[in-house]
Amino acid sequence: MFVCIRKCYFLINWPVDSVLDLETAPTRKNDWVQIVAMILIVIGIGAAIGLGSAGIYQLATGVPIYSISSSTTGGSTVNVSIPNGVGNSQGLNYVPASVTVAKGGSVVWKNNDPVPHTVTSTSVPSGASSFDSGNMNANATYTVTFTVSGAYRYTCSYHPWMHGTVTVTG
Ligand SMILES: [Cu+2]
Repeated sequence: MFVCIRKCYFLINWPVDSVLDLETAPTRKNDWVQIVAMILIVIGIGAAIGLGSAGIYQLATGVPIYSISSSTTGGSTVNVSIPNGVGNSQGLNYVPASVTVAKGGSVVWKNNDPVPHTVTSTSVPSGASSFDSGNMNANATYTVTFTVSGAYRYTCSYHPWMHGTVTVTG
């Protein structure tokens, strides 16, 4: 009697199980999508940890990892003004009096004073050429391109209080 009930139960439930199997089929597709989503989430977390670790490394060491290069090597130009009034005032000078340029870069001096001036080197690094603008009248410009690194000193032949430096790096 008990066995019969179990058998009957089995016979009754057999078609029901088949229907349940059909009904669970779409659920299994959803499981597959969830697995792919999980994999993508794990990859995303991994990438976040990687970037975060790099950021911590950057904070700890000060070494930029993803910085855009700000190098000015080659082709950079620095402007220096000979300001209005400098020929009559010993409190004035080239502006700026000290500049830095990457090797291969240029410095352009412009005379913004009505009085004539010069840009004349007084010391240059070993192997570098000296330079002299000669007479620069009002609004004249003079350009020097620096191909040897080191420190250059220059003055104005007419006004000894005018003097500046150019530092060439690289
Ligand atoms: Cu001068």
